[in-house]
Amino acid sequence: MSDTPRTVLGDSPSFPPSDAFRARANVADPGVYAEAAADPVGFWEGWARRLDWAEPWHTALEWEPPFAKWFVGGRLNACFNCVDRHVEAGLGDKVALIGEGEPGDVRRFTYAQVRDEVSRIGNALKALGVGKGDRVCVYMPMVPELPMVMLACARIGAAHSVVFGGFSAESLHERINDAGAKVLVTADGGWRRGGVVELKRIADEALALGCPTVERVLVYERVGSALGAPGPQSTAGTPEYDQGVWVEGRDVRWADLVPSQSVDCPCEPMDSEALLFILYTSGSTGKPKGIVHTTGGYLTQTYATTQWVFDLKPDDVYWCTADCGWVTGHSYVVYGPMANGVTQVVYEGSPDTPDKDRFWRTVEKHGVTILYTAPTAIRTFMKWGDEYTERCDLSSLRLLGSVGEPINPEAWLWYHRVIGGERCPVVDTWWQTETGAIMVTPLPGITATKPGSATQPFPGIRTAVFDETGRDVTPIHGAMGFVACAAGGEAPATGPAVTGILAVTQPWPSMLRGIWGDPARYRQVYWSRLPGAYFPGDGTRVDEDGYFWLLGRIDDVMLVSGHNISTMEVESALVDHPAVAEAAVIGRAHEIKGQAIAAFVILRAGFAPGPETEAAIKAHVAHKIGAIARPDDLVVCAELPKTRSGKIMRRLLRDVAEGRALGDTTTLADPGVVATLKDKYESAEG
Ligand code: 6R9
Repeated sequence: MSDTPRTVLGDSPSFPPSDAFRARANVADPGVYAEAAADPVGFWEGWARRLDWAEPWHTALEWEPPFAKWFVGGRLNACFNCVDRHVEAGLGDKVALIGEGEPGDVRRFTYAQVRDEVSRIGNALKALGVGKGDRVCVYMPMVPELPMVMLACARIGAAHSVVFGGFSAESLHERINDAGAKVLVTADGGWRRGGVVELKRIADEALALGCPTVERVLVYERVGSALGAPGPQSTAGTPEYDQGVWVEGRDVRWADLVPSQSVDCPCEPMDSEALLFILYTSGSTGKPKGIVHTTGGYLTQTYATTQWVFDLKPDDVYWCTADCGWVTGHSYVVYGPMANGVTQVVYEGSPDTPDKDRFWRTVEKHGVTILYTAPTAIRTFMKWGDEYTERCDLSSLRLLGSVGEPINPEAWLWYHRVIGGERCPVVDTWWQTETGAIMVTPLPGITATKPGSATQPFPGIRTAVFDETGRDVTPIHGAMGFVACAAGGEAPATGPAVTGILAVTQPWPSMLRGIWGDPARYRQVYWSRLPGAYFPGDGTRVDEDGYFWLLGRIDDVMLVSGHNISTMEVESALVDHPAVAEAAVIGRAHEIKGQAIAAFVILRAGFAPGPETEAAIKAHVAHKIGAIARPDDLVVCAELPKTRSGKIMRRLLRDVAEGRALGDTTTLADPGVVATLKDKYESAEG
């Protein structure tokens, strides 16, 4: 991949931390990188010691590739560390969760209240037969009870498997059975775009497909309860919705079971390597993989990264917009932030209900200081225009984060300028369900950021770039150069820029411990591609300063007339054109070139489709990257096929462009989108 043309990535200036930010930062000494590199296991032990252990570990790391055990012999409880220890430290009255419902209802829970409620839920789960080691499937809307159910599982030593509340009955069915869940916790419904997602009805459908391990179903009443009823921000009344069919003996109402439970529910001391949760990741092809995470190492790394990457302070109001159905909601709503005793917003609904300013109204209303969201959301806000941000007071914000896909410099700069008022550092964090916690990221008090680059591995993490033959071609490691330079240190080390495959070359505490029930697949998917290193499946460029520029999935690299071109680079050039709001690029089979570039674009408000606009956009890409990257096809569309976490399903776009029948669309947020696209593409062709 070394012949990738010079791209729009890296053209923009860099942003060193301001003196004011650095002066107050949780970590400002670039020396932490060298210290951690010299003794990574010791570095992580230092963090683990800041958690509360029922019993200390005797061995920090046992590494029998590809199987790692961290803090062996230690015992701890994740819920205790996220809740009880803050209450015991006198922070019982501190607000933990601010539940902002889509209809406008707000419910606050202090740490003491969370402890009591989580204890009641824990006792309720026990009453339903859940014990240590059992799996509980959770299919709920993003209300405060969702994180509390997760913590209740951790409290009693059960494992949760959260399935995103937007998934279909088939997806839920498959995940329940793979995990062998004993109990399903769901809700009557959740609010989304002013309507109701009928969770109980869908759960019933899933169970009707056959889930032999499920004994009981606990149903939280969200939409039907007074609290969940439409509030001041909603215009409509509660719509009619289907609550499914009540099955006596199987189904239990939350209100009939949870409130009457005792608040006395001891935290089970768990082995450091005890199963904490399973989370399914679909990837773009194949059967979903149940990613396994355990307790001590996972909690250590989520705790550490939250504290340093988000620079969390006791008085911050933090808001990670991810749903707990995704790993981001596990690591950066529940475990990392709560282990740090944070006050955070948990928002139930969509960003455009009742209006497109909902996020900014929410920031203003709760005085949010730290916002962590995804590039797909940021680009959507850009497309909507600045009027929605301008009418809200965003001055409480002091730090912005991005996660989920590569953020193109254009969106980064917009986020920094419009949302951050040019005063907030932007942390672009690269990681995966499998890595459990942030791996490549700026540290906001140290790193000079470059828009579009996730910059450096977190201290104690070692990443590298490998070539196609599995050779480590990393030009400079650690790359303190740029960092130290920004801090006024020695002249930075530099090396030649290279493009290749991202690798993680030493074990890390929150790494996945396997794929549930399939150790062979674990080896094959992650540990067979690169010699001695973990293979995340992403491409990366490493620039002259040793900064990592994540390029998306390896399978998203096109081979056009013998040149490797990353779909992400072309997308980045497309959205750099003023008319383009969002873009998705794929390579379609081409007789002569091998692959031809097909681009699907959404125009910004105020721009009309037409041959002139399209020619100008294509020319812009050629100008930015080179003629080789000029798209052959350009289709203007209203919507792109995305998974519900915002990842573009390129496989489906390839099906469209190559005229095939559409593959599996069950994980799409809106399955109608591809059918429309297919018609559009085919009429453009014909
Ligand atoms: C946390 C999460 C993982 C994949 C990952 C990569 C992409 C995530 C990114 C990023 C570039 C970033 N990704 N963050 N790419 N820059 N900052 O998203 O987990 O849903 O498992 O997805 O997302 O391709 O491999 P998950």
